[in-house]
Amino acid sequence: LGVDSLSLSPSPQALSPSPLAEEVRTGLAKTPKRLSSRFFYDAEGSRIFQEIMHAPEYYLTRSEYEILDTHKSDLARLFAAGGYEVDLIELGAGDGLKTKLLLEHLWENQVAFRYVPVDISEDALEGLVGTLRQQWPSMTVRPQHSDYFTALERLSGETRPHRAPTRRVVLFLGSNIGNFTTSETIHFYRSISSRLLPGDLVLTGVDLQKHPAVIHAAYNDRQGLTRAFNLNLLRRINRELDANFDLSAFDHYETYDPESGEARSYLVSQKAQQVQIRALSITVPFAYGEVIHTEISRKFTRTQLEQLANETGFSLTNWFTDCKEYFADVIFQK
Ligand code: AVI
Repeated sequence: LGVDSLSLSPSPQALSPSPLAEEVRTGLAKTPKRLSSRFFYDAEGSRIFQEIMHAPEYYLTRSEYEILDTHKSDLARLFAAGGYEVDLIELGAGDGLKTKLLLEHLWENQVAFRYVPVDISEDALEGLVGTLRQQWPSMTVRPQHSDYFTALERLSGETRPHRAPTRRVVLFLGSNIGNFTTSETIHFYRSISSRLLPGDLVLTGVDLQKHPAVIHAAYNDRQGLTRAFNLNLLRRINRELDANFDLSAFDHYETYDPESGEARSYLVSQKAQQVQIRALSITVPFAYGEVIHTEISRKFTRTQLEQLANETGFSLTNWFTDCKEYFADVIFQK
């Protein structure tokens, strides 16, 4: 282990500005090597993630669905309290399956709202908007194809409609918060906070700390879906950056540390090997057993979330969990 040198021979192509190219160039030069889980979600990665959400070990999606289903009327009441109209802004909307539960409830109870799903995947957004338009043709839906920060930027620039007092409710579901580092999390919630007005809300879905074996199994499922999800990143690099990763020479490796609450995914080189990344004109050496760190999935305690709220300009006002207390949907009020 400890191999950290790259043989570099820059070419004009090597200056490619694509975010994936940048990530591969810098991440594979680090020790240990790392690639951000942000790049998991090409079409195939998004498809595998859908399958993961149905895997018996991956309890997160089912737990959150239970919470939203059980507490949808409490949530609707909180969102519209005081007679406000609601701007429901969902960051990382994906297929919106869980959110549809909330939308349906708001719609059927004549709560005035508009739904603003934000996602970096255009396919996911189109699919979501298509099904919403079919089911509720007169619902106001304003999809935004962008990253979270651009969407927040637009939000703060937008003047509020004159029609009625409006409350912004930002939804950040599905334990997406877990894929940020601690400092990214604080930065993220501070930037949301700075763009909201007093009384606005953020609803976050968080995975809770629990028996380590339950968490470890969720990221090491028996069907090998998480393994395929992780390895797909190498397939994407092969395709988009003309690389020659041999997928059979890497394996998925998962750890969960109950002290830090961090599940970590790695790709492990099964032999000493060299990989060519032709679009970057680099050759990357791997020692036998050397890892690429690809994902962090953080698990929280209630105390940590109270601290996060306090540090970022919010107060934690409501806390909803599933019957096993595996997952929580938590309200931060500005
Ligand atoms: C999207 N994100 C919250 C998932 C998670 O649980 O960290 C991604 C995932 N990675 C492996 N399995 C699921």
